[in-house]
Amino acid sequence: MANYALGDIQGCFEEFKAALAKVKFNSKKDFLWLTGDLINRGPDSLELLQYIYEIKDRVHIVLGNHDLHFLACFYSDRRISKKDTLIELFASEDCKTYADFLVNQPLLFLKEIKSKNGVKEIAMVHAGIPPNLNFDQCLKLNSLFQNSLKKDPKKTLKRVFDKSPPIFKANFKKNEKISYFSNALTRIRICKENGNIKYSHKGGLKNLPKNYNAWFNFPSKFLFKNRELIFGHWAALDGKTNLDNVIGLDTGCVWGGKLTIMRLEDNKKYYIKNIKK
Ligand SMILES: [Mn+2]
Repeated sequence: MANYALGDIQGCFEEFKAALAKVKFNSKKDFLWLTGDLINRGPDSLELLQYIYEIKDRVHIVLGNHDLHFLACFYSDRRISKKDTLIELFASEDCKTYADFLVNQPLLFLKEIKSKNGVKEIAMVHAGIPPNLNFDQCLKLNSLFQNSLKKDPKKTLKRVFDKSPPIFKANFKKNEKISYFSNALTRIRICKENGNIKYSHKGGLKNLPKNYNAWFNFPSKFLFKNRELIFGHWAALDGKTNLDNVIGLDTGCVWGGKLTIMRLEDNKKYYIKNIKK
């Protein structure tokens, strides 16, 4: 039994299948962890969801910004963009099945696994966790969001795509908490030490605006000893954080880079090159 984590697949189904073959993934014994952005921009979003849905009892997922965009188009009145590659998925008779499946996924997932050095706890998010949010706040905001998304997807997804406050305030109303947390966890790249997020930054770690840095380069109130955090979203990092306990898995497969799959027991990474279609 092993746990394997994959970065942003974005509908790159062929590379995904090659990654599973490379590690000899066994859906009867192993678990798959997906850091979000399962679909969109790549060629085979429908095939990917069909496959994941079939083995759903062995898969852990957190939602990414592209997954939320798909859900907002499906449940709410968000417009499909010209860059989207979701036509086949929307045309499928099983589209609602997959949308209902994704609506039940969290923004933050946590589980303990056994490694060579004892038990370690793995946390998974799509983009990151602002350094000012502590563990209890994250758990509460995650449940608040997940319950709201399940109960009223249309209203909740509208909040996700509202203008989001860049920094958490304890006196936020429920709607502000939903908007803040869903955007922070699925879109953060850089922020200030106090957690103030700058969403407009899209590049790497060079030429950062004054007082800003990658969210993982500030002391975290979320991470403890024996807790590791895996994330995707930021392809420009090419998986490099220079930290042992915060691990980036998006290596830009959909942009012509590679797909990363990592065994969580020993953090060994394997790579599959983009297959041109
Ligand atoms: Mn993303």
